[in-house]
Amino acid sequence: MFEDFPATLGSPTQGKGYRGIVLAAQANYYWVQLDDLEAQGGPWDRRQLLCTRRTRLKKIGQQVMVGDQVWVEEPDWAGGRGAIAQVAPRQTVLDRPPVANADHILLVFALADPALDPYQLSRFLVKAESTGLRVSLCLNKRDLVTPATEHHWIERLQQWGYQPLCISVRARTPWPTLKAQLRHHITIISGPSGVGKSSLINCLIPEADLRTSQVSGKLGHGRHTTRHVELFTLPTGGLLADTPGFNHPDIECSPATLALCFPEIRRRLQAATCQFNDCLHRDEPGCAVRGDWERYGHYQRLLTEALAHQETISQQTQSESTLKGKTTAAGQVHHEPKLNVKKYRRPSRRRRNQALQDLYHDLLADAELSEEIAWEDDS
Ligand SMILES: Nc1nc2c(ncn2[C@@H]2O[C@H](COP(=O)(O)OP(=O)(O)OP(=O)(O)O)[C@@H](O)[C@H]2O)c(=O)[nH]1
Ligand SMILES: [Mg+2]
Ligand SMILES: [Zn+2]
Repeated sequence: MFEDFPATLGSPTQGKGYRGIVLAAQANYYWVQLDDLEAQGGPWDRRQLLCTRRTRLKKIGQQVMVGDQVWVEEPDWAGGRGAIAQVAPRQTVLDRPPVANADHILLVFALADPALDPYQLSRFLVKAESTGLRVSLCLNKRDLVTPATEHHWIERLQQWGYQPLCISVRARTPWPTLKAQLRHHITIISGPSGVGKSSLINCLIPEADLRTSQVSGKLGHGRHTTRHVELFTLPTGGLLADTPGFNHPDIECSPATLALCFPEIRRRLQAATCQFNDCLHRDEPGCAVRGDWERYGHYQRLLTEALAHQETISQQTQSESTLKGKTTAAGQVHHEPKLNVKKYRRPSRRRRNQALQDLYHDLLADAELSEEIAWEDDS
């Protein structure tokens, strides 16, 4: 990634700047963790700097996101400050949570408390798959269920195309396997409320609180009061972002993307093709997907939502092209038909009698109207 930085910025050995990754962002401040500081020639005990964004970046509209690989200049080691001078091209960008360069989603569900709801799990899996990132699945609270229940879920989810890892944050099992899954990745932890996502991060990263207490001191907010996304560094390698628990992720992908979010459908489409290219895998003849597999019902339910979403988008696009938005004094936006200049132009009262004068009035009206339109476009 850093090979993309212009050579004029210098290199760590020339002492001009330092590479790092943005761990947290708030207002116009960024916590940047510098890479391998000793190798870059910086002091070993100052890995994190509170940075601003160079004015030049602001001028070109270059935003800085959590997860961005950045180049920091003019470090003030004693004060723990620096300035971000460059942002490396992003490999991936997520909207919710807003994180750059994430490459892995770890979906956490609980085997019990709250009970595992297969349809909810499908929704989360589809949402995660629709990002295009690698998805893995953890089932927490194995200490609350029998080995038979655990086994049942593993076998069932294998049929779905997943290889779930059953863990217990409370009993810290099986920690080495989990850590190995997270090493070398920027992982977003997602899942419903109460399944143990935050407990998992707290267990894996005891230092997290230490660093957030620094954030708290500098930015005036503690970790548990901030709603901003933050990356935590695993001592064994890798970065983790927690997300607030929510129970009903929206399905906002197209019907075609939805189908590809099911490993079972991918598998079926690899083995055979549907008769129609735009098959929605409902009741079309010659469909290679429709059939007796467990999650086919989930696919049908989610397809209804994906189609509804598609309809909303196309209605919005249509109304944007035929309606114009007018903002009232109260700040509400009303949509009204765009004026068709020719059709709605007010006819001159004197047209019948004085052709020449009418023409003059017409021209005048056109000029005033185009001024009005120009003014509306500016506002
Ligand atoms: N028995 C058991 N309880 C656990 C385990 N892991 C977490 N818990 C408990 O589950 C509850 C919820 O844990 P959290 O870490 O707050 O869950 P979360 O997923 O972050 O929830 P939200 O922040 O609401 O999304 C807490 O009471 C934890 O102590 C586990 O392995 N076994
Ligand atoms: Mg939490
Ligand atoms: Zn089909």
